[in-house]
Amino acid sequence: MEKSKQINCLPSKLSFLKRATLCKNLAAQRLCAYIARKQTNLVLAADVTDSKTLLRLAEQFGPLICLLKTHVDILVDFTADLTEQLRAVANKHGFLICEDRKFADIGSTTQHQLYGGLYQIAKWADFITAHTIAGASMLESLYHNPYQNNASSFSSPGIFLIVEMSTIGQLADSEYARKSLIIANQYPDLIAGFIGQSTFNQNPQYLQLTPGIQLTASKNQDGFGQCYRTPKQAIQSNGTDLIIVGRGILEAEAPYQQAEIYRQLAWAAYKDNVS
Ligand code: 5BU
Repeated sequence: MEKSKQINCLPSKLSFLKRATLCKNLAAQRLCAYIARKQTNLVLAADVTDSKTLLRLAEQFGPLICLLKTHVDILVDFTADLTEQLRAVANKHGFLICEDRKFADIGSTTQHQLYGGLYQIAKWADFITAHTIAGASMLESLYHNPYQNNASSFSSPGIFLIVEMSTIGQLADSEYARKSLIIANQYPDLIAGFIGQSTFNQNPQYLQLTPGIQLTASKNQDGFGQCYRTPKQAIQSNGTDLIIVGRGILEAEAPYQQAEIYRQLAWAAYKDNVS
């Protein structure tokens, strides 16, 4: 019997140190260790459009976060040098990097998007995000680096499968979530966890991340359908492990202080869960 099946309670009731021993994905194990050591389950969504600002945010918020979530395809000045600098800042402050690329294509195309092209994501990201819409075959393709006979022999980052989204009218339902979990279980060493809004995962080897977080709950506040819930709602009512915050921090009057407030709220909610 798998170790994780012996644990008979919701994943969010277990400490991150315990979860680290249950995760089969190596990057997820490292993430749990960072979370426990730094006492932070806060992820910063660094949605900015130039490299200098991205590096500044990584440096500034590095001490407060466990994971930096990027969208490198919105940068106007992306270079490979940026990713090296970003990795150095991540190592210095002890956080990991997730490129929120939301892969969703057929396997053959996805391989090239992950391992090749301008961004060479697999070379520098600890995690990526992917939709399950294309089915298990797409994940199968990610195991294989089509360039590995060349200079690049790196393997796939850990994957967070997107099971449901934070927008009004998003299409994924509980059946989609159930089937996504089945797919995840076919690739336990590759899948680090899920991105979603509700409680759908009972397996502590997977981490759950939730975006759409602000200090006040709201619907469609940005006019483009984004819905927000509070850190406490996400962690205590919806059983998530990590909160992802972007504009709630970046657009605050005092962003660093605001990030610390999110960190404290999220950490207190986690501690309540495991107590
Ligand atoms: P915000 O500024 O906190 O609303 O940013 C949220 C971030 O999370 C942003 O980078 C989105 O791309 C990302 N996101 C999301 O908002 N909702 C989702 O369902 C997923 C990702 Br998946």
